[in-house]
Amino acid sequence: MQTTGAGGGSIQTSTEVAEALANGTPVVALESTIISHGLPQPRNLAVAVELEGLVREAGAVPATIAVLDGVPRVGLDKGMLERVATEPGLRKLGFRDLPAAAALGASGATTVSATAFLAARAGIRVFATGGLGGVHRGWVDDQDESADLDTLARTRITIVCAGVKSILDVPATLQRLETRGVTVAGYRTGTFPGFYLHSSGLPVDWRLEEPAEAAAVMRAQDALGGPETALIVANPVPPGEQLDPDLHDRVLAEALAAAQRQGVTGQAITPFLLDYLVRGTEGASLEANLAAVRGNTRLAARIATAWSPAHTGPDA
Ligand code: PSU
Ligand code: MN
Repeated sequence: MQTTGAGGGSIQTSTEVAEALANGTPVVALESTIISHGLPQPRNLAVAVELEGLVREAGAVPATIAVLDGVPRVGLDKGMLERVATEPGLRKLGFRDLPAAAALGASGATTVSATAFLAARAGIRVFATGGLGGVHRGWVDDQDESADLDTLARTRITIVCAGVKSILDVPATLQRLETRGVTVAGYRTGTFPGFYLHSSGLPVDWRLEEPAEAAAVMRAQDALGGPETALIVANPVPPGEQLDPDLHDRVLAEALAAAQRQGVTGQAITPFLLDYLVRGTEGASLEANLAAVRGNTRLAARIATAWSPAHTGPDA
């Protein structure tokens, strides 16, 4: 176990992850909110274990991140993963919640904002998730913009995702990423992916064809210096595994109307909409979500390998 920082806010990195980082073995950070709040039980635990396995199969070390009893942990053992997947009332922690959770001994799963921060602090450069948070529909009235965006504007991490969740205002989210200076590239696509859908229909300015190109962008970020911004590698779910677009649009409209009727806001809105989609599509959205996360996790491991100092040969 390796400790970064002191007192209530110190970060515990597992021995396996700390050794990998010290040896230049590739490491991939994985978030935990998707496990605790994004997927139904008991499938969520199986998925958490499966994603770690995908990283290992690709020759990298997984580092799932969460806060347990006030301790931010980078790299979880089986028992800790089980707690994240099953503990009733486990909190959802964004970046701003970390000091309070640490000081007050709370347990919670970390969102992209909190995971990216903790991963970067621990020295991890590559992170895989499903879909990023972003600007919510109706933002003109309620100002709901995920802290994911702000964190990515000041955290040097590469995040592999299937775009941003399609429950959001995707064009507004892309605008905000541009304003905040976050580099966005499509992986083998010229259109921004649509999370459950292969494409959101919106263009991206940069296209990467190989993990080595992503690693080259990361090296250029560091060489240029300046603000520590993220790199978003937007990796679409394959067309054959996407959710049927008509079904998606119909159930999403129902979900948004239900959220409004029931007055769901704040941190609860994303889990509410994702859960509504799972039920309203009879599980089809779950399969598309999982296909996206699996693809992102595999690609993140390849990028981490291309990035790692130990890597000398050509790309896998
Ligand atoms: N990706 C998924 N499922 C999820 C999430 C991402 O496939 O549940 C989570 C992430 O943790 C993301 C969070 O950071 O949803 C966004 O929540 P909010 O809109 O409250 O910031
Ligand atoms: Mn929000």
